This record gives sequence, structure tokens and C-alpha cells, in this order.
Amino acid sequence: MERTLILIKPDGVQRGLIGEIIKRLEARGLKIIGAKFMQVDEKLASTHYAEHIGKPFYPGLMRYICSSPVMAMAWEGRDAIAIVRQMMGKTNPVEAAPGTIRHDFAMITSRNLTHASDSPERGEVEIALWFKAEELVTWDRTADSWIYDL
Ligand code: 3AN
Repeated sequence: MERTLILIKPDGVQRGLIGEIIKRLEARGLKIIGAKFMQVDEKLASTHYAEHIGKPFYPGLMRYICSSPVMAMAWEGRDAIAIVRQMMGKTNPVEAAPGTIRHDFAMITSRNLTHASDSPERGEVEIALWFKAEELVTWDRTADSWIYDL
């Protein structure tokens, strides 16, 4: 099973889209294994977005992610990285496919509602950055035998 960090960023929280986004992830068949509603500090934000340091949008990205609370979550599933990135849609909502979260609810790249890990390796690194081991829950989901061909 792959694991991915999903953030509902400040715009998603302020616009009341937490439930809508979680509903879609659950309905698809992904399994939640950790969640916390939190204010992001500059240290966490700069570690998380280290790859973007020096880019023109970096200062705005830091202000945005620290501006208001986020819903940070860890989710698990077979091919979870690809499935969740598909559900989010392209970074620029103008290019996001219909039916994706960014298509359906966002207008511009710098307010694109969500973050999702872009590889299984990044998923593990990001979950370890945002969650302590004891904040993650291992649980059996009875529906798994209907979601997967088990
Ligand atoms: P994604 O979130 O789709 O993986 P990344 O990792 O390239 O995209 O970018 C991380 C975040 O940085 C985006 N979600 C967005 O908030 C912001 N961002 C990326 N590119 C731009 C840009 N050209 N202008 C403004 N913000 C950007």
C-alpha cells in the first residue's frame, strides 16, 4: 500500500471544503490513517516546500500556507499517489480536468486548495514530517474486501 500526505490548505478550510474533499477521498476508496487540524509555522512550511526555495512564488506560497489553519492528513491505498494526484488535478486549475477537485473548486494556481505527495518516497518523507508515529492509526477496514479484489 502507498501512503500520501494530503493537505487541505487555508483556502480549502476557509471556504468550507474540508468535508467535500474528505468525502471524495473516502468515496473513491482511500483509507484515512491520520488527521490533524493545525496552524502551520514557518519552520514546517519551509521544510515542506524546500524544493521551491528561490522560485518567484515562494514568498507568497509561505505566506499562504501559514495564513490560516490547514487540515493535514495521511491516507493509504493501492496506487494512492497516482489516484490522489489524479483526483486533485493539475497544479493550475485552468488545466485541471473536469471532475477533479482543482477544476471543480479552484480558479488559480496560488489558491489551488490541496497538496498531495508526488511519489511514494515523498509520501513517506512528508508523512514523517507532519505526523509523529503515534499519530498514525493502523486499522482494518471491512470494506477493503469490496474495494479491492481480495
Ligand atoms: P502540486 O501542489 O500540484 O504538487 P507543486 O509542488 O509544483 O504543485 O507546487 C506546490 C504549490 O506551490 C502549489 N500547490 C501552489 O500552491 C504553489 N505554486 C506552484 N507553482 C506556482 C506558480 N507558478 N505560481 C504560484 N504558486 C505556485
